[in-house]
Amino acid sequence: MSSQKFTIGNYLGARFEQIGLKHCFMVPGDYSLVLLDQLLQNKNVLQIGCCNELNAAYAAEGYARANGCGAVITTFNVGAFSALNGVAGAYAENLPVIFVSAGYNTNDEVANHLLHHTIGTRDLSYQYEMFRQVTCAAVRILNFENAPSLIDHAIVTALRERKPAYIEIACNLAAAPCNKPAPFESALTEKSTNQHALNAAVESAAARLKDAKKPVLLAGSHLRSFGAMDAFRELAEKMGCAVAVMPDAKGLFSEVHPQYIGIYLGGESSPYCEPIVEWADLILAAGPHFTDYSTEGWTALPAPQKLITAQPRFVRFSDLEYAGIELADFLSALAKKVQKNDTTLIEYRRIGGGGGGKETGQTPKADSDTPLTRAEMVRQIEEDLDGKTTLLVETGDAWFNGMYMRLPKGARFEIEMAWGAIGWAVPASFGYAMGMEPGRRLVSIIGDGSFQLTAQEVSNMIRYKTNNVIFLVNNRGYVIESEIHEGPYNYFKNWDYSGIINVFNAEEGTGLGLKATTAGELATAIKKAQEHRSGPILIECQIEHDDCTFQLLKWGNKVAAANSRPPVTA
Ligand code: TPU
Repeated sequence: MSSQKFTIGNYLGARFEQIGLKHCFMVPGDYSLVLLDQLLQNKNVLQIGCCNELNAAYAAEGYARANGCGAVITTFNVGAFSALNGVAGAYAENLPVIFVSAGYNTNDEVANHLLHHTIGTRDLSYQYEMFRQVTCAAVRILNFENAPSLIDHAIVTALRERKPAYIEIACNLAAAPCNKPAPFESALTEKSTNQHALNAAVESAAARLKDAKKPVLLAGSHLRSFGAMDAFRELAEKMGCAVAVMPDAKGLFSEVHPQYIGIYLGGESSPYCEPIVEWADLILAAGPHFTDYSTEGWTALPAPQKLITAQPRFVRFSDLEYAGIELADFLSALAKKVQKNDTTLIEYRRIGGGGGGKETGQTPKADSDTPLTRAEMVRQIEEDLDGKTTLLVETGDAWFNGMYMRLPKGARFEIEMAWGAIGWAVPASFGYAMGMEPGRRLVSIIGDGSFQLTAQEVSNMIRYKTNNVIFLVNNRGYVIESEIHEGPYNYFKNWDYSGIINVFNAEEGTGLGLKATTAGELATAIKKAQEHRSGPILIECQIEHDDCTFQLLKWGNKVAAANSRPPVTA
């Protein structure tokens, strides 16, 4: 395309391709149609229509998990507002999702016109103001001249900060002429570590680790977002100590690594993990996201005196802090300075640990005709995982069902524990499947209540023939809520979940819906799922309402206690 022919819309399309997008998710609207036409001119970035904008945003979020970044395009206000929840979720989860909204015709604001899809005021900036709160960069293209620099600013900031960005493009500017995109690579490879701060932080950390008798490492979710997984492994192997992993960082340190001691979640940690983390006299937490959920109602928050926290932009000790340091730079520089100390790993093995975070003597296999239980369901799903599987778990007991499964080498894990919105998993699973590399398989565990929020997106799994496997846990209610605080509001209308697949199949679809009420039916369904290659499979697993993990019961109690703390009076 010659420089004269570039428009703002296809400038954006070129940037999409340069940042590695092969797909973008959207729902059209009259304000966005010209923009979508312009984007269509780039044949290397396919537009994937979703059932609604919330789903499109979650699909882009899931795509970013698999592919590194994602994009979603909506119409003004009515579309964008539905997407807001998913964009905020991407912010919480540190995922660069480029959110693009069409905007009103620039002539209308000056003409003082009232417009459709607005709240009926003449101020048309409120959508931008709202999205500014949930993005790391927000720009409005209201003039064609500054479009390239504004678009680039938003995209580069999103990729650097691992957060979503907002780009609003006036509907009468999408096809306006625009400069040709300049090369992009240099803007993306910029590093920001301050060498002096890095040296000082590494020196302090190495000295404290040398003095410590019982150090452990704790892996957090920012390790992946900020590309620090390899540096963390390098440091772990140099130290030789026990390595625990936070629930939302599961899979970021291999579960078959000899130093892995399991998930650290206070009293609900993997076997033998909690005593070791609590016995340690120094915890180096790399990229942790400590919330009430991930610390079990603040009961598993390490004491500041024995904590070194390495975050994406700073390193914090109990008494000082260094800023301007990239997480991966810090971890790999520290790896070159530390001495081996395997005391915590030896102790872990001494007290009985060693199963890679699992108890020995797992659930025995159930007889074929016994009614399906949660434990048997987990046993069978775990057996179905291989090194090419990603396991994705929805908010609810699915978290705990997935958290304690052992991931084979190469398997991955996805959880949305910071934002924790039910309804995330179906569209995120669709987006993940669109973005993942060929040969990978996505297995999702989703509760019945969560499924009801965004179930329609299964129809796009059918449309695009993604081989998603969904274990739909039908336990007749919002069990996680029941365990935190019981009430009549935790129950809702049952659906025929496996039957719904045929509704979505309509004339030509080849999705498969199966139902398992016994151990044998589940085994047969899993076998069929392994052989089905022409679309998604949903296996409805029917279990008793109260058949939940003991970890959910205990975690629920502690979160409820944290929620109900009375106000502190001065
Ligand atoms: O395993 P189980 O039964 O807990 O899973 P299910 O059936 O999916 O129920 C999830 C219940 C739940 C709710 C209602 N978990 N969190 N919530 C609160 C909530 C409400 N709305 C959104 C968007 N996100 C939430 N987390």
